[in-house]
Amino acid sequence: MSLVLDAGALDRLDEFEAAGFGVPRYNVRAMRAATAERPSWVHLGAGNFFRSLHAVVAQRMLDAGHDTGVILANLRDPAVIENSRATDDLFVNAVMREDGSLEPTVIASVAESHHLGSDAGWARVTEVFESPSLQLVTLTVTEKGYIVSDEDVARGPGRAGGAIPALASLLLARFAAGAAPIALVSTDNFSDNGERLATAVNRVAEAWAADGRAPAAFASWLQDGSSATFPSTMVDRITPAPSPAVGEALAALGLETTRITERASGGPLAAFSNTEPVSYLVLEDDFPNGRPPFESGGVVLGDRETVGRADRMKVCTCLNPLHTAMAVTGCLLGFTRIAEMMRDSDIRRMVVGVGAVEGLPVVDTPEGMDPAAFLREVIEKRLPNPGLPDAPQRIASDTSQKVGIRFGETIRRHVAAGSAQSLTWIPFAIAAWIRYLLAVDDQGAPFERSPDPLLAELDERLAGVRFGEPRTATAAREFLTDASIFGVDLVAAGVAPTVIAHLSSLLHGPGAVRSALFSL
Ligand code: CS2
Repeated sequence: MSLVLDAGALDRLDEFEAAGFGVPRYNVRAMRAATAERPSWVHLGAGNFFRSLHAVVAQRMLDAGHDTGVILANLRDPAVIENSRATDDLFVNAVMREDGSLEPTVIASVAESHHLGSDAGWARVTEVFESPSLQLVTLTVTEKGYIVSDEDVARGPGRAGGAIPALASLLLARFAAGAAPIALVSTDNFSDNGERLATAVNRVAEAWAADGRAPAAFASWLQDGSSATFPSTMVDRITPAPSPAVGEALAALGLETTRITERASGGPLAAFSNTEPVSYLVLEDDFPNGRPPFESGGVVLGDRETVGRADRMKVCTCLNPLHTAMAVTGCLLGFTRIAEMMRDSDIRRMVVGVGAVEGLPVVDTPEGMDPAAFLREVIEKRLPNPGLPDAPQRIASDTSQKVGIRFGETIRRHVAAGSAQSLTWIPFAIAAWIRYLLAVDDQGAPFERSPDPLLAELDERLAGVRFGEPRTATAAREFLTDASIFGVDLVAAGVAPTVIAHLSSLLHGPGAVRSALFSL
């Protein structure tokens, strides 16, 4: 059987099913027509994470009887939407189980997809924003997507700038078209993401109102608390870039559309996403224009406090700090798989140290969730999942945007509890990041660092720290005071001496990373 994902695939879903693929249980063409007429959900940021989390939630709701899907929009690289359209916006979500088997599902919940950089795409998405039926916009634009540059603001409404000004421009169109309420939902991976999105959007709207490029009433509409809301969220599903091994496993089931292309702007594109079995989406239930029946999609709804706690539990304690510690040490030690790293006893000890020893004592406990059990699942099942092709190199991207979120809150809490000076694993992870930034691996060979918007600036600031010269670790001291990077001034917190001591051992020369980890 040869299974091809294309415009005709909807007529051959039974063939996919016969080959062991999960398939949509709803009439996809009817869903697309209903969505075109009554759009309710726009998603901005068409990456793998969207495909493995949001699109799956939408498909579950559709399977359970909901009638409209997601309108997908992407701002930067046209190749992303071209890739989606090449398979008629259908794709396979491959869940990699811990026993090595795979569970593939054809996902059809994307009703339309648009490149915001094209005239047609921008026009259609603007029309959707003008529609009173639109209830929510979700975003996955990564941590750095929330940085609004002065040039972005100065440029005024339009699609030329980053994600936030583009969103503000679309909201301006909605305001002008009758100002129906809307929920703007950040589903990026940091605490208080609703607050951060609100701050970024409001900054742009206020600046535009101040110099007459948007009505003052637009800025107040966004801020009145009931017309536009900014719910907080907790999102969780480890989603590596599409891997050739998963493509081969899908091909063995008969799928022909398994080609992976490397796009010019970085990152592979495919007609499938690969992800883990576990997923969480927790949303603050604050939708002023109504919302889809998220409960039927497996989403947990709660108040801001509950969502904030769930998010901090995951992002600041039980998952992401472990990931970042593994990412930088993994790149230094030459690993390319997270699962393999979990079989290394030194690394496993570090993971337990960061999460259980130093994280859990100050963790936030959300109602109905048990942080210790969550952490245990991460360490025992999720990170060691052998089928999940996750790489330290993926997680090491944009670390400058992540360290403050992932370690800062825990350090602040230890400061408050008087225990900051006894921290060792978190300072080690920070020292390992600085060691990573030198772009020399533990063999002493140069390696290519993952992308990060601050690489050039960091190189300059850390120019005094040199591989093979342990004493130069002290040259990082000034950098460690930067709370905009670390979420806290590490010198004032009393943590800097430990970071510098670790960095000094990591600088000894080839083999220093391994021996520092071993002797910790
Ligand atoms: C990872 C996350 O890229 C990263 O920094 O730590 O993408 C992680 O996989 C997700 O937060 C899991 O929910």
